[in-house]
Amino acid sequence: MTNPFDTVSADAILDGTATDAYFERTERTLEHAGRNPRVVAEVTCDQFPTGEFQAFAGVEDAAQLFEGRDVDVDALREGRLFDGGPVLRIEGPYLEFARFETSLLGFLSGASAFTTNALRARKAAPESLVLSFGARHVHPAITPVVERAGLVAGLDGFSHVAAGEVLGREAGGTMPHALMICFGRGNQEAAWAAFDEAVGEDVPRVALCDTFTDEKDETIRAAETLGDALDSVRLDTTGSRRGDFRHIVREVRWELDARGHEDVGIFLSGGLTPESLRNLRDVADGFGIGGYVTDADPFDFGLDIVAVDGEPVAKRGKLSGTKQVYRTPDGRHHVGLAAADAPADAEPLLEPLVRDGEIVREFDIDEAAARARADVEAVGFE
Ligand code: PCP
Repeated sequence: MTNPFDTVSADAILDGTATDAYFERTERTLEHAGRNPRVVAEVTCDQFPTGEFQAFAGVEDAAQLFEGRDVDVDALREGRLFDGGPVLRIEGPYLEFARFETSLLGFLSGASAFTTNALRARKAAPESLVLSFGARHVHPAITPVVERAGLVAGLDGFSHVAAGEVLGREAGGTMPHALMICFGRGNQEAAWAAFDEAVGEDVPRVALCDTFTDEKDETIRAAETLGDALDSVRLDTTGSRRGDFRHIVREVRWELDARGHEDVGIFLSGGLTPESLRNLRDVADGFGIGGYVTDADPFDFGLDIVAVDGEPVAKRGKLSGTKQVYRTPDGRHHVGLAAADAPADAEPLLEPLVRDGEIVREFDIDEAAARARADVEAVGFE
């Protein structure tokens, strides 16, 4: 079937057609001139540490670009935090990878940015249930990138069904306002009851309680309708009605408790940020967070040649020579030349990813999440 969407195919990414035109002209020129030097090229954001750590992600997709090519690639592991210096290094004849620069940077820039913002959200409410709701803000083709970023950052789940199939995890979710509106104003009880009858036992009974009347009123009615079956209420109060959201949430908690529903949770969503999570985490049980993660600015990664035929060289503004980056025992990030002595007791972070065109690393979301968690502690992220 021809692709009816404005998306580039996996084949175009893997054969390098998904590139900027100037790389095709560069290839033609180098081939015409009979030049194909052996180079070292590094992907960096900031050259030197800035004091602000960022998360690294997208490396599994990036690795696919180099399979079967005459290159060695070293990279940080997914979920590691870095602060300046290279996150990935390629060594080989330049023409082996020139045309893959565009896709390589694209894989890393978005995924790393999503993961970093998801980590900020995780850090803002470490004890709360935090779910990823941002799939609606991105092209459907990259929803697995968003949901994976959330999982690597330690979020507790996500909403997108097809992304779940790609990642081998199940999506979660309960009801949108559309369901409530299909039953009509005044018929909220019918909507909640029908949901309870229709969906499987494994689906939590989370009643959306902000559609037609106020949150307190709809919450009391949902509790009266579903009784002990009610697990949580979701408040997605729209911005124009929100006023003092913390006060609304506390009121809802009060009314639930006053009716013996202390075990019914309160789940919040809609335009939440780490700041709002910090402000609400002691009065709510969980959060859905979308735009804060998907609005993350892509990282400004660049790929630069830093050595040609064994000699250090770099354009102005970039640092020449093959480098290594380290986590030092005091939780700092150190950038140094690979040939220089490592700082005492430091952990080198650039590790083999591809050797002679073969991917030599396994990728596991849970292990990446464990690395991110450990690094957040080690470096005092945020
Ligand atoms: C929630 C809310 C946001 C969605 C989640 C993403 O959806 O309205 O648009 O969160 P974000 O604001 O952090 O990006 P629903 O309440 O399910 O939306 P709808 O009104 O379509 O039912």
